[in-house]
Amino acid sequence: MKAQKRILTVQDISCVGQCSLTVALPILSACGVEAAVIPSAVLSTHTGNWTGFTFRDLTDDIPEITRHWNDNGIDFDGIYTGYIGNARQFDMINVIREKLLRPGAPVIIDPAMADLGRLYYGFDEAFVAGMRKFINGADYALPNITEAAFLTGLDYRESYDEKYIEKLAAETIALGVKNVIITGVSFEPTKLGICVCDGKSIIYHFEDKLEMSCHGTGDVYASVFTGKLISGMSALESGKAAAVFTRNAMLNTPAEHNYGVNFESILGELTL
Ligand code: PXL
Repeated sequence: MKAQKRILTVQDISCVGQCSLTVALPILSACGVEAAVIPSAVLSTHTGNWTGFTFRDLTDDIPEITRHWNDNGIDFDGIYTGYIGNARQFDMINVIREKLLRPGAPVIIDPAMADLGRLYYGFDEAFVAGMRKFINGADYALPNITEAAFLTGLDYRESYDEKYIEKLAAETIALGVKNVIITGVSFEPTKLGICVCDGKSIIYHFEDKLEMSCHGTGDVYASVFTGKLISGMSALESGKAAAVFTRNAMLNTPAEHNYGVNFESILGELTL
């Protein structure tokens, strides 16, 4: 029997919203990976389509959780971070990176903080600066184009060419990331895909583009990528599997459903 891997994921619980932990947990489980969590915050909904949501910051719990795990010899085959509710958490998570990862365990960072040219509600330049330092040393960073532009300080562009995407990738690598996968790349109206760069080579992968855009697809993408990578797939194959699953989840989502994607009924596509 293959030994089951255990990963730690740090992101918020949006109680309703089909994003962050409510997406990561079922997807990682379907990939056959044990998922341990640190909830970075608890919100009544995500911050994208609603106003008036609640927000409970769980920053102060992180050092105590870390201490307890450390005292009990609990460690992980990888760490995957998403939406971080407070910049104070970066240093705390870095302690986990130093102390609780097994040798060779990958650090996977989805710098979930922006989309469509704008930072999400509540984030500012100081948070971006924190994320820029935090991704230093990551094995994989999974920014969308907006996030890569904020991280690198390059202009955000709606229309662009390969040169722009490759500059974003190279400048992200220059921040100390070993591999970057830029999501949401499209050079022609009918194709949408990813740019995978390890600092030496650039590989693109495209799927047919759908006439819709949905909230939470970045979280679905990063969770499938992580689940597949941790269960032994190469980075490129994990990136492709995540692109296919994310597209299928969008196809499974009716147009009137406006806060996430209906990935639940297709989770079987991920099981081994
Ligand atoms: O899907 C990213 C995400 C995660 N968590 C919260 C969010 C968002 C995006 O808006 O608001 C709370």
